Amino acid sequence: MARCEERKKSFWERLCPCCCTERSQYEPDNDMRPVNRPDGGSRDNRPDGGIGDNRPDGGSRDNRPDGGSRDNRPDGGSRDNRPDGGSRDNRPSVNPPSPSLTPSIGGPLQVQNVDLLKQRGGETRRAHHTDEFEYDELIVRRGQPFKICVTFQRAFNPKSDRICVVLQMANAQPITLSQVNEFDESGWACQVAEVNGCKSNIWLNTSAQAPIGLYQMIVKTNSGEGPSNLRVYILFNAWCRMDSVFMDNEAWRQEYVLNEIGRIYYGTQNQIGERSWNYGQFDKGVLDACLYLLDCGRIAPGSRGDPINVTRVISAMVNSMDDNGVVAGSWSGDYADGVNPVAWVGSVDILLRYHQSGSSVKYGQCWVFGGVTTTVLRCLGIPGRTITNFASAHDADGNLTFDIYFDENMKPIEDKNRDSVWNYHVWNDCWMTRPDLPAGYSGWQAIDSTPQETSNGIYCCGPCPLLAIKNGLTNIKYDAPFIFAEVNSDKVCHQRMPNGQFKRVLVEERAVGHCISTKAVGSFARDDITYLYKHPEGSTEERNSVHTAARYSNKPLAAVDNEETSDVSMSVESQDGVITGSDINVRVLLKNNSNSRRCVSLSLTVGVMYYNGICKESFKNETRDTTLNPGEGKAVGMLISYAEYSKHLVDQGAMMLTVSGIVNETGQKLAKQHTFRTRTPDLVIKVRGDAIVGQQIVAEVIFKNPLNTTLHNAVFHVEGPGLQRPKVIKYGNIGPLQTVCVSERFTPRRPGPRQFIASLESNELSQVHGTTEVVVQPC
Ligand SMILES: [Ca+2]
Ligand SMILES: [Ca+2]
Ligand SMILES: [Ca+2]
Repeated sequence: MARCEERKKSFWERLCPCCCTERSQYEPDNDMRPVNRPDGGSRDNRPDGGIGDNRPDGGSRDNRPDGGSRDNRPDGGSRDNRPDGGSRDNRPSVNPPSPSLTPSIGGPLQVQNVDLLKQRGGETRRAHHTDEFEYDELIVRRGQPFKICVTFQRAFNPKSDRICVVLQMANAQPITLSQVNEFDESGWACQVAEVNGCKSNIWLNTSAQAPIGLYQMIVKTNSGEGPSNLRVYILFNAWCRMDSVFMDNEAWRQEYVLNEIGRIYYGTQNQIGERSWNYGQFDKGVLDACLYLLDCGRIAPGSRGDPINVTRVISAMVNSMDDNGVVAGSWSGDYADGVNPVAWVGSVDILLRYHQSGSSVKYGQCWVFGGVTTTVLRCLGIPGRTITNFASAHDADGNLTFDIYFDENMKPIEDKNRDSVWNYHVWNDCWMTRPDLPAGYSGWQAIDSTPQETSNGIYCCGPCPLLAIKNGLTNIKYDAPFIFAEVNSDKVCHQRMPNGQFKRVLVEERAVGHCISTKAVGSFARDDITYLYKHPEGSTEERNSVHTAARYSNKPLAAVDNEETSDVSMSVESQDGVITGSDINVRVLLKNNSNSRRCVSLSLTVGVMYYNGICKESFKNETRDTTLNPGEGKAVGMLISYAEYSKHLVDQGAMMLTVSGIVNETGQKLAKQHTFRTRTPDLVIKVRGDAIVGQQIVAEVIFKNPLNTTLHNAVFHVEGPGLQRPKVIKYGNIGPLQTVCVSERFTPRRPGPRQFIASLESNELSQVHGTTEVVVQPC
């Protein structure tokens, strides 16, 4: 009996445990939604019983596909995740058409109707992991067979009738899927199965290298063809072993392809902040916007099957430079003719605005570029994630070091300092094989959509294997020198000499690249992936990679020109977690490591800065002379009051303390830069009542103004995938220390654990956000 039941199931139900449910394929789509999404941390409730968890490699860290070495894994042939083109044991179970049922009477075979079986909760869309898309079209992943049902005017006769299916993308050559008895690894083909009177089920297979995009489909017979209004979207397939984006871990695929909610980290490495981001890759309209982006990027149809090309174009098209791409960047502080970059809470609004208007959306900064990029990657089916690097260098002059120039008195020379170090910088990792490179570089690749430097003349960056960055192999394409400098350049301080020449007086090997962070798989924890980008600071391997990078780039390794006596050490610390509106203490810690007295002349300068390392202006400067007895340690403190910094505060609320000095007895130079920031309060979100698909409920967004001043022009942004389309609520002014509550009605569209996200911006305070989980029941 059990075996009989097994045979009744479709082949996908038998072979793909993710899709294997006991429900009918035609049940309403909202019953088919996974209630166990990784963002809810409840994978064990999945109908598939959490196959990823049962596997020998069930998501444990040591099996992380971090070096492109997964192809050799012993579990490489596990049966359950192998929608690999229908070859071998995954082939559709063909019930050969019975000749006795199909007499060739009734004239030439004519197609009367084609049912694509495209229902959102149907067998095909679940098997292809496309059922979350808010689309009624057929959406499939390449290299994986799917079934359609064709009605002819008479029964199909396998002895005399032949059919084929033609797929054609706009501006491309048509692809003919000829009728075969068995699918082979070449992909494109069709197969007639299960003739039942005038209806025949036909399996179609696509190539695992198929260009991704929207295709027109026509079913043809010897004597005619069916309707021409059929459309199918074909996407990358991380579940298909033959696809170059194949990812051999179900928990990872759930996160990096299917999760619509992410966390983006910001702040400084000493005080890491996080915000939720609605990737919303399955929201209605987003897929078309992502394909429109490829059109605007002028990527030829034939190149749309190669994730190397596609991701490089994505990194170019997400920014507006060169190509009128999706997001216009601005770091000016004046966003009156657009949206303040800190106000966005997701990518959906941005991509839909771009598609509707055809012009760049104002404004973004790095986390916006990164968030939109993750949406495009996941929407098209390329595993992707948003990452944050703290103390991220921008090597503007391309010499692989982060250079700061000081005058004779060790004061920074602002107009000469082109390199900068961003408090944090956000970019993306995407997952693919690299057949264009020597072996070993498949796996995670970095791409960066924030326009910083051009690559081959346009603002794009990557894809570049993380392994190449880690080992300083700056000859490996694309753009390894730039990304290497972001995470591991040495910081070099140059001092002007009386003759006008500059001398390297300090080299800091550990100043750049800290706490590289991304959201963990299956939870909202922060995952530190620094080890994927660089060897530990202080290790021989780290020095080797810096040497290697310098050698490949024909740059000299940075070294101090003249070794001086350096027996005074200095570090800087500041209070963490001060809420915007409070005063801040900073301290410079000096230690005399010699047996003699030392007098130190210090200069302390504080400036408010943009997170990209550009100092807006310095607003406080003090000089201090300190005497240290042999072996003595001393702290030099400075108080920065809210009254002092509030006038200068920009969006990110970050400040930089530059301390420089000279030890009078020895001439030793001291220099440190320290960034710190104030915190903004969170929004509290409360949802009243039970969340059920199709039934309106209310969310309350509560905010308390921490400042003694009125916040002008307060605007709330709310949204959540499956819950609420992006919406802007103009509130007006919020009085000093006032608490306000905004009620927002919304109607959940999709069941399962969902995230409701809100942010607040105002003239005086921004970067205020909050999120809450809403578990939506089916109706
Ligand atoms: Ca661009
Ligand atoms: Ca440089
Ligand atoms: Ca280093």
